[in-house]
Amino acid sequence: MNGAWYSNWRHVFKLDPEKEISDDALDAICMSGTDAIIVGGSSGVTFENTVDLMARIRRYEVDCALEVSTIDGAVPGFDGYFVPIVLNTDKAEWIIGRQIEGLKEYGSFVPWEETASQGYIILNSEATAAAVTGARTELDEAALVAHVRMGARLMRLPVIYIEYSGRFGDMALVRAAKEAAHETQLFYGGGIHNADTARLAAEHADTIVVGNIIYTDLTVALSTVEAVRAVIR
Ligand code: 1GP
Repeated sequence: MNGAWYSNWRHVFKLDPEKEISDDALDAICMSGTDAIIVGGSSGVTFENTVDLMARIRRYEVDCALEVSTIDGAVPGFDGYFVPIVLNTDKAEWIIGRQIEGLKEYGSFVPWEETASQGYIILNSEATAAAVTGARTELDEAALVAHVRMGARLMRLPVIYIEYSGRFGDMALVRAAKEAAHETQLFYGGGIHNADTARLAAEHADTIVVGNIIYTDLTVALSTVEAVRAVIR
């Protein structure tokens, strides 16, 4: 792939700073064999809850990156940083607006070698992220491929993120996105709720992201790590 700090990640757990997680559950997640933890959420992310979660994850060796979606939640000390750019919205605020506000404030402190943009394509209309960003979620395959090419080929973003947060997506679309992504790393997240859905998503995407199920069924969440390893084999 592209040799970046996240390029070998196949399986990632995403932890939401706004949600409670016990020390035991966090221990199980960090020791699970996952490739990395991403800290991020669509609402309620503050400096305090982000620092708190980072400090707890930092006791472990697992890679830990922050998805920076608010200026308040930009916290130093992570191994890496992702900056989302929403590709399927008409609201410039979510494409460059907030990012420029962030750079005006913290641009001199950005660890550029460990920072990557993610071209987000949000496809679940029910997701909080879709509502917040005004995403046009009803994309057919041709429209999706055009969005992926926009991000991967014209904008040369290092990551394209197909986001179905809360619902398992259409794997035919994910496959089409992977083909169009060319050498750009394709993340998939949304509705992975057991080993089977983890395996299916990992067959098409380079990196799969497991979120909500951590908070509702930890044992099942942990089973997705091994499911992805099996796809690699
Ligand atoms: C959310 O893509 C992630 O940003 C994971 O989605 O919470 O549905 O697993 P889920």
